[in-house]
Amino acid sequence: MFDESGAPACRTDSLISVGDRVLAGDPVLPTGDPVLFSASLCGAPTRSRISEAGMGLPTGFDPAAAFRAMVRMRLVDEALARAWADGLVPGEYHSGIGEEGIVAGVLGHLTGRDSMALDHRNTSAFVGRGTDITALMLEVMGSEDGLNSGWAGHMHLMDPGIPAAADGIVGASGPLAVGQAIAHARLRPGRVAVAFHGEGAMNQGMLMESYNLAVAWNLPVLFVCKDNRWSITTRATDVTGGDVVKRASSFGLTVEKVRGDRVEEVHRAAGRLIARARTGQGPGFLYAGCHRPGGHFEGDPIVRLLRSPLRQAEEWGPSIVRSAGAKTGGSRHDRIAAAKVLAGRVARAARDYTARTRMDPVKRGRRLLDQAAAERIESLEHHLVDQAMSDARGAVGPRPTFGVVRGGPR
Ligand SMILES: Cc1ncc(C[n+]2csc(CCOP(=O)(O)OP(=O)(O)O)c2C)c(N)n1
Ligand SMILES: [Mg+2]
Repeated sequence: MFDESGAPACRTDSLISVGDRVLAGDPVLPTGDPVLFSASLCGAPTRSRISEAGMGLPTGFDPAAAFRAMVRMRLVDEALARAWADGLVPGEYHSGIGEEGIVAGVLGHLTGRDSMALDHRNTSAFVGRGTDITALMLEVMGSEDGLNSGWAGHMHLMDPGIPAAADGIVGASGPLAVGQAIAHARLRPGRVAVAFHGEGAMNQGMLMESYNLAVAWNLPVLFVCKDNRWSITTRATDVTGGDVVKRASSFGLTVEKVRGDRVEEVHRAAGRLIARARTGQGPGFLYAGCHRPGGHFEGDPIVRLLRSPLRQAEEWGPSIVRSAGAKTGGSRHDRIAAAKVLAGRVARAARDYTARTRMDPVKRGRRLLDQAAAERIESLEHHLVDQAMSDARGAVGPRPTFGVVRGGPR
């Protein structure tokens, strides 16, 4: 991952260069900043057009590039969610739908071989940095033709060409990024590491140790907290003491707080923090609120209940009634208390989902462009992502993979 030559075998292509190829000559395209959303450096420098000499200054915000990145992230997540529903993805799939503004805003400042440490919601970051999306899709489907030969699956994706690695253990992106930052500081000053994590991860000890070490050793790292207020079905406020931004600040991290659905706001704040970290002025913490309409993972029961209460009542009703009258198990008092807790949780989820439905970063990003430009980008991205998914499905074949298939027929 940290080779000195910096030229690993590469299956990646930067988003900007993919875009240039697909959208060559398109007048709506961003032309100003060749670095925006582009960072995959494994291979021909002419293709990626990134120069390490240019690192160190935040790049300008380009609404078309930001929108294009967010649209591609959204479409890849939606395509994978459909593949999951069709039984093609082994295990769970955690989409990052609703987080695109945060990821795109931060990625706009990553260049060259700046590294990333990611959590279980990682697809958008790989997509935005230019990882080959067909290889990524195949990996999520557990295919041996995938980015990591089917060994990683969706929660442990890795792209050495960036370099970037994901980990499904909540909070693990902290120590991963700190390790990357130590390597950067010692071997390649000028590069930064970024850790993406949820607000739930901030109650994990290893993440707090990472904040501490980053400050104590003045490491070039940015911690990005994507706060959707929920950890699976646990409301953040039920398990979190104090204010997480003050908590990060108390370690000595330089902090910024933004709305994650406003990509331009994220981009500005991330630019300030990354510029500081890159020039040895200390690590940072970016807090960004977001709303994830799909819930924790595909098939999230709370979201199913909110979307179609009657259907869920029909499905769950009989077993709830049966267990309410069962002779064994908890006391009547305990059962009533449990039912109240569940009802309260669903009510809070319903309030949250209603209040925050307007927090869609892609829809908001669309309003930064004129309609024709937005439509053109959407149509080209649809074409690109549909093609990638069709190639991936074709390679996997009609059977669900449910893991790595080696040698045998598919
Ligand atoms: C150490 C650890 N504990 C528990 C889990 C199970 N788990 C997976 S995701 C998740 C919720 C994490 O919440 P948050 O950090 O807010 O991220 P979000 O899913 O909301 O993006 C939990 C508890 C885990 N993977 N690792
Ligand atoms: Mg969360």
